[in-house]
Amino acid sequence: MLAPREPFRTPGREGHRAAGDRRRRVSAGASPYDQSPVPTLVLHALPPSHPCMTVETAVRLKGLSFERVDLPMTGEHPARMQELYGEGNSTVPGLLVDGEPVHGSRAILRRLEEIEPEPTLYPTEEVVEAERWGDEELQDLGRRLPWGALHFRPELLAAIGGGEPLDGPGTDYAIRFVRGAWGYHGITAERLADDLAGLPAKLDHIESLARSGVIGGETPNAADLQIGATVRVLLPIGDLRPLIEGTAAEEIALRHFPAGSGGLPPGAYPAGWVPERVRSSPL
Ligand SMILES: N[C@@H](CCC(=O)N[C@@H](CS)C(=O)NCC(=O)O)C(=O)O
Repeated sequence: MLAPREPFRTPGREGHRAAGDRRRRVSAGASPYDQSPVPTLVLHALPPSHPCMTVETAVRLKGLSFERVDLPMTGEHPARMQELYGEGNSTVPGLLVDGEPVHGSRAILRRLEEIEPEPTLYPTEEVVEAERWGDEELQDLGRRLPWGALHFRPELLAAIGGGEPLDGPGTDYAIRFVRGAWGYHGITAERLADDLAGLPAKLDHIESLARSGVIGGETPNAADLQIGATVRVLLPIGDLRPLIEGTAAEEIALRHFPAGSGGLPPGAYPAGWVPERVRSSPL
């Protein structure tokens, strides 16, 4: 078992709170004199980003107020993020805590846990490991599989998020945009085929985490939010529906990240690239 939350305390915490005391939180049932300061939170995000969904849901779960700033999807965000969060920190999400930069979804969840310990995001060591797995081994699929599919259906670049299919000039633009995304994320056809072939094993891992109670509890923990957000961005891909439907992964994703409209109809990936689902035995 994890010694509750100790590993995530940082030495600067108290000084940081004292410096940023603009609002105050009163916990339910506490004396009005027992108040602790709540820092100002600014979340820097990109609209479709799943780690940003993870962080925003965690902030809401903690009952903290925050401002979300969506950076434009026009290519300037890496430079802007580095200005705010330091050299090399070009990705979203980032969180300014009273102006102090915290970069990356896992670091942010840990900081949120320090600011507001309840409900805990880290009830056990198993959750810490499952969160790591969700970030390091699953999260990239939330980028590579959607961009991978859009290469074959570029006219649906907007439709995957609920927009309209593109016309000819729009599709010309989308083809260039998706090609850029393949380059940026290091997607190749070989890698995409491997990602698809490996997806059932990852879904099985999520199933076993749920069966052993690491994820899927009443209140989401850090692993639910990391894993659920990635699965949520895979749900609009029709080719993946037979693999995901009825699994713990789907249930957790939809519970914490409600489904939107839009999607890609089945048949986007080349025939034979999406593996058959082998149903695991019931509990
Ligand atoms: N593992 C990191 C990954 C962050 C990440 O790659 N974010 C993507 C959005 S999903 C991003 O910023 N992409 C734009 C870019 O790399 O410039 C985290 O969870 O914070």
